[in-house]
Amino acid sequence: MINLSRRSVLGAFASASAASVIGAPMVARAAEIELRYGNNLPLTHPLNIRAQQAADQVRAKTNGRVEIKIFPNNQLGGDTDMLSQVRNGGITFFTPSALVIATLVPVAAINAVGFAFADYDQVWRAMDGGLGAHVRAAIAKVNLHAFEKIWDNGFRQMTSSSKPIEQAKDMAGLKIRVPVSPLSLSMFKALDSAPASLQFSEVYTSLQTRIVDAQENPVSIIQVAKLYEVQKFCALTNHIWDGFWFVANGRAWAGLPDDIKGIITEALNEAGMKQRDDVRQLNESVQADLQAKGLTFNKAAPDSFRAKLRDAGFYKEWKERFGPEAWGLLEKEVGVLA
Ligand code: X2X
Repeated sequence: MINLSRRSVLGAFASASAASVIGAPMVARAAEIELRYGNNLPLTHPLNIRAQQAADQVRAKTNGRVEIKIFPNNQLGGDTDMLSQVRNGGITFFTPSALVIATLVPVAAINAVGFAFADYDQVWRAMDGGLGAHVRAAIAKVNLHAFEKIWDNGFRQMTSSSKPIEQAKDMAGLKIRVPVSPLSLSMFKALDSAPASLQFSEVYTSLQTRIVDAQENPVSIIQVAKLYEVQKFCALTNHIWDGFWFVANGRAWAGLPDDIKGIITEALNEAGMKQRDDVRQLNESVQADLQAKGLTFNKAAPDSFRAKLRDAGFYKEWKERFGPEAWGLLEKEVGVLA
């Protein structure tokens, strides 16, 4: 497992850039092709660590011809900004959550149907199988290229500042932040809460200033974004599995030579598979550290939440919105969703 301490990560980035210079001529030769990649996660998240390793691999395998420059932690703006930048070619790569790219490709949110996935076996059978292929084909229709292996964000958990969330009735009126995502808004309204769509870059301060009292994210994100500093309780709900599609601007991608496309594809898919392992290990190990930092955990049974969603017509609505083909591909892996 990778060491996520900030020192080790900064060291990894420093040695990565040094490596690109060591052995190079005194004046580092500018790469023939420079590709910019933006994301919304802190430097210490496994996504950035593995992305840097992939960039190093691409530089090495192209003999320095191709440089992927990474702009982490919303340096280029929030998700909405980066989504428009990758669409118009301002950046070559972006890793939007499936929830976020769904503002452009509605069916991409299908993996986020509430309480659909019970475990990672179901997730990867779906996302590396027919459902993932279906979503990638839909992404291609908006002139974005999605790499085959979706990266992992993890199972999302609910945190709150004033009281623990134990069952669906605890959601009534709860001011909870959700990503800029139609499905998230729909789901948390169906749970009778008061969801607010905010970019991830605004989450910490919105919790700190009590604009919202709750949010929901995997524990790895709670850790790296230090949300434990502004939240008191964490309900282990596993209410959504979320992933990051690694996407490229379609025109820029098509314009690259085939050999370079092959090297980038191999590097990103390999890195994605390693990142999945990192996130899973982190999500399994970080709870003790978060407890030591003051976060109180409880296990929230899904039954009352699923019943509330069913009674509110959430599953019926999204089955109609996603259509029978996509919904069938989802139910093939998770069973019938009432
Ligand atoms: O914005 C979020 O909550 C995050 C970081 O999980 C996503 O990118 C969807």
